[in-house]
Formats: sequence, C-alpha cells, structure tokens
Amino acid sequence: MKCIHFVLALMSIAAISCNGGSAKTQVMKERHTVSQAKFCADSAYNYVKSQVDFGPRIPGSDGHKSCKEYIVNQLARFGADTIIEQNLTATNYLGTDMPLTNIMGRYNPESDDRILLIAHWDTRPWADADKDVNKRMLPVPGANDGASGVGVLLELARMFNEKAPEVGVDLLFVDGEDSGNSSGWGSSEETWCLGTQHWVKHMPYTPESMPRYGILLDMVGGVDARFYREYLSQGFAERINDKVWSHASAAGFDKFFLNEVRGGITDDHIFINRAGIPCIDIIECSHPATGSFSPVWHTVSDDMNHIDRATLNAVGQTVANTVYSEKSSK
Ligand code: AHN
Ligand code: ZN
Repeated sequence: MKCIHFVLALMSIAAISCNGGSAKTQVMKERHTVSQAKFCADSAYNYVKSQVDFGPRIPGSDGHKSCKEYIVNQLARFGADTIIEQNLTATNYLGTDMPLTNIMGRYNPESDDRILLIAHWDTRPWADADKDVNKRMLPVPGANDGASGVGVLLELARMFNEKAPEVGVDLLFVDGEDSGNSSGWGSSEETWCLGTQHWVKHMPYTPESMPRYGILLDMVGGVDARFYREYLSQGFAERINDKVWSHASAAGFDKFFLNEVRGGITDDHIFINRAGIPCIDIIECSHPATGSFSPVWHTVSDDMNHIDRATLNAVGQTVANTVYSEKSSK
C-alpha cells in the first residue's frame, strides 16, 4: 500500500510519497500548506518494525534501552513541544526490580483542552502462552503486543507536527505493562501496568488541564483484527466509545470496529480511569480462534509476519479523525 499526501504548491498539485525522506520532499512540506493530514500506514509499519528490530524490550535489556532512545528521538524529530522521561524502579510480582521509563511527548502543552493517547512500549519477558512448553521462558518479540500501539502513536506525532490539532495532545508511552501474573484467577491486577500505576500518582496536570479523555492502544496491528467495545471502557467512558466507533464508521472502517460490547481486560486504562480521566482501550481481544487475544499473543510468534498495515491504518486514521474533530473551548 502506498499513501499519498496532497500538497498545494504554487497553484499546482504535487503528489509525494508519505514515506518521503528526500530533501526535496522535506522542503515542500515546510513551504506549503498541507490540505489534509493522512495517516500513513507504511510509516506506522516501519515504526513497528524498527522497534522489533531492537529485539525484545524487556525492562533493563539492551533492546529496552535502544527503544527508549528511539521513541524520544522520534518525538523530537516530530516536533513534540515537550518530552518528559519519567524514570522509576518497580518490583515485578516475582520480586525482580525493573528500571522503567514512562515517556511523554506533549503537543501544545499550554492548552487546557487536552486529549491523552497511550500505548505500552515494553514487551513481555516470557512467552508463557506459547504452545511449545520449551519456548515459554523465551522473550516475546512484541510486534503486536507493544510495538503496534507505539507505531501508531509515532505516526500520529508525525501528523500533529504537519497539522496541529485544535486541542493539545499528550502521547504517553508507558513502560512495565507486560510483566504481570498470567496464572490463576483474579487478584493479580496490580502486577500489570506498573509504569502507569506510577504515572497516575505524578500526572503533569492541574485540575483545569486534565485531559478530556484518554485512548489506549493495545495490540492494534494484528492480521484481520476486529475491535469490539471493551467492557470496562464501556462502563467508565461509554461516550468516548460512542465517539470513536462513530468516527470509525464514518471513515468506512466498520469491518474493523464492530459496534458491540465484549469482554473486559485488565490494562493501563483501568488505572487512568481511576485517576479521573475517562479512558477507553482499543484492543483486539475477541479473536474467533481463541475467544480472546490473537493466537500469537504472549508467544514467540508475535512478530512482523502477523502485522497488517490495514489494521494499523484503520486504528490510526480513526484516532486521528477523533483528535482532529475536537474543538478547543477558547
Ligand atoms: C491480562 O492478561 C490480565 N491483561 C492483559 C493486558 C495485556 C497484556 N495487554 C497486553 N499484554
Ligand atoms: Zn502482553
């Protein structure tokens, strides 16, 4: 798939590739008004691949360190007005200390009219859902579970730099989401989302500048993915689900966004809702083969072979349209 940005250039229309890194393209982008910001799935795909190429992003690993630098550098390249790195040490449920970094890229940080977009950037240390018992201590590549949400957010950063939304936007990349306890029932909620649990205690907001709402992206790049309204999002923030699903439908993405409520997931949005920000989770968690997550979830096969640009595009363009439709109150 190739996507094209239409640029108005001195009364003539020039079409350029959205992957354009050429000097000529850059000059044209800077000089001329971009009439419409288009989500580029090829770019998002490349941002996903770059992360996977670092290796697993297990807290404390080399891949984790490289990926942190990558996210910060991309935010800088895409003109984020403020970049915050929040370091912490968290102890996982097995008693291991993990060095974590939550990263935030802020667009128009002075505005009190804000939207918060979130994805986790760490990957699970163990493929404990793999069919092969011998692989369950190996790391998860995290193409869908980790890199996909980040890839979409980075492409949105590129768009926000090209065309500023009316409202301020905070892109939050949380760490330490995926080292939780998957065995047994209940009572393990607090073992997940360790970065987010810390972030909500130190949010960069005044009562006036609290985001209107948040949208969490988790596993948004799977082949043939279907997104249902997640049950807990529907309870906490039904009107945000209404808004996002209606933007999806208006853009022709009904095949991806099904207007039906399905199962609830313990994820970063739980802690953000409890901190007073209505937040939904766009997550693939009703796969026909499993009834829940995709078959490659928490396996060694969560790799680029199972990532589809069309899914990244449906989610990314829907979230972009949602953000660009927000009006500032002033
Ligand atoms: C539970 O399995 C309890 N929550 C899933 C949250 C998650 C893990 N998202 C991605 N990986
Ligand atoms: Zn996971």
